[in-house]
Amino acid sequence: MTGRATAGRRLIRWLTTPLPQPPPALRRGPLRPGVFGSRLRSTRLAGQLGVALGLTFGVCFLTGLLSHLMQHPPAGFAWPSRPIGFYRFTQGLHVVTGLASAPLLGAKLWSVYPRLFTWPPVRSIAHAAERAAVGVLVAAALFQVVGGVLNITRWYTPMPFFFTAGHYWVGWLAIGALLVHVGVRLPVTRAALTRSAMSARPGGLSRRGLLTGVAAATGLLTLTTAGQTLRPLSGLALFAPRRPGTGPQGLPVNKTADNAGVRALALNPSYRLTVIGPTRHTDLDLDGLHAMTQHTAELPIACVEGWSATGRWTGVRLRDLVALVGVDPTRATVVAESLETGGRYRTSIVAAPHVRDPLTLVALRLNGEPLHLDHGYPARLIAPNRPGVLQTKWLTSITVREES
Ligand SMILES: Nc1nc2c(c(=O)[nH]1)N[C@H]1C(S)=C(S)[C@@H](COP(=O)(O)O)O[C@H]1N2
Ligand SMILES: [Mo]
Repeated sequence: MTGRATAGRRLIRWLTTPLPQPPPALRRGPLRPGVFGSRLRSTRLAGQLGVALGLTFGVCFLTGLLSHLMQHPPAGFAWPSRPIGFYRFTQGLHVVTGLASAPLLGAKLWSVYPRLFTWPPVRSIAHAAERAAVGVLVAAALFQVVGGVLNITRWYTPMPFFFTAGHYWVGWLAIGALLVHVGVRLPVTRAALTRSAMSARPGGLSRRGLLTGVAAATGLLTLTTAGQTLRPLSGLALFAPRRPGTGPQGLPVNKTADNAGVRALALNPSYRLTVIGPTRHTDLDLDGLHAMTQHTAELPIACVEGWSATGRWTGVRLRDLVALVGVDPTRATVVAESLETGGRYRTSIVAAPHVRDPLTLVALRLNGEPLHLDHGYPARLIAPNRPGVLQTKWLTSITVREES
């Protein structure tokens, strides 16, 4: 046997060596045997809920990762501008699967919480590590679901950190702990799930009844969430503060002009949009912008919070503005800047695929009317397949960079 193999075996033996047990006199309260009476709890129930949660969490993690990538593209990476509604779909899925996780998580925690009072609390170092990993998983899962809901309701007081960054990094923590947990539990769970269903127990709620209840709660939540985007369901959007059809010109508003402190600047007759190129720049007033060729595009605003709404936007193609300062629009990136002086979303970067897309507009009109002040009057950016936070309102300048 090689030295490495023996060392490995020794490590495993050390990790799994039974530790001294606490005196049985400490086995009181919830630690007593047989305290948790419900016969509904079983490895099978925990496993079935686990599979459902694994699915919702997995989809939620991947779509969240995608949203992060689009908002913070690594150097040399540019997200395509088509399909138009792709981000709307993936981010809708993110919020739907995240919210659907809430009742599943509740039921799952109910089904396993007696294990918190396992006796002995720690059998070995390996057992302690496994329990710690479950602790991390539970904490991270609750943090993600609760934080996500708080973000949708825009209640940031309980979150004294930047939500987006916390949600992103704890997402990695949750998925890591989940993979460890699945790895540890897989053999037991698989055995419990493949065994033929146990005979129904007379009286009380059956496992099937419980699962049906959880599924109904999950389905109901999903319907109400989908109401954030699907007009026919908008009456059901109980938890959605911003629904299609609400807000000026039929579109919801996250930040009003007054919130952003831009009312006076936006309404000032001396308003100019400055287009800054590498070698020259040009100032356009509203008449100048309206004198350029106008284009109309049906495009959604798709907020990271999960709501989305389609508008008919009319204005100037971004690529036409790029050409005004002598840059080839097929090889340009743009930094769009708002009149807003503070705020995280006062600027955004438009990568090359979005700059060249003929549907990317500096919009002056919405649904046939001049853009409402709260939608970004005098001019806002609107581009296909792009998170709402990047659709900058109250544009003051467009800085064009030529790609090498
Ligand atoms: N300047 C500026 N633009 C902004 C924002 C902002 O806070 N400031 N919010 C963004 C967010 S989060 C979204 S979802 C959309 C919402 O657009 P609407 O309020 O016009 O519907 O605008 C984006 N543009
Ligand atoms: Mo947003």
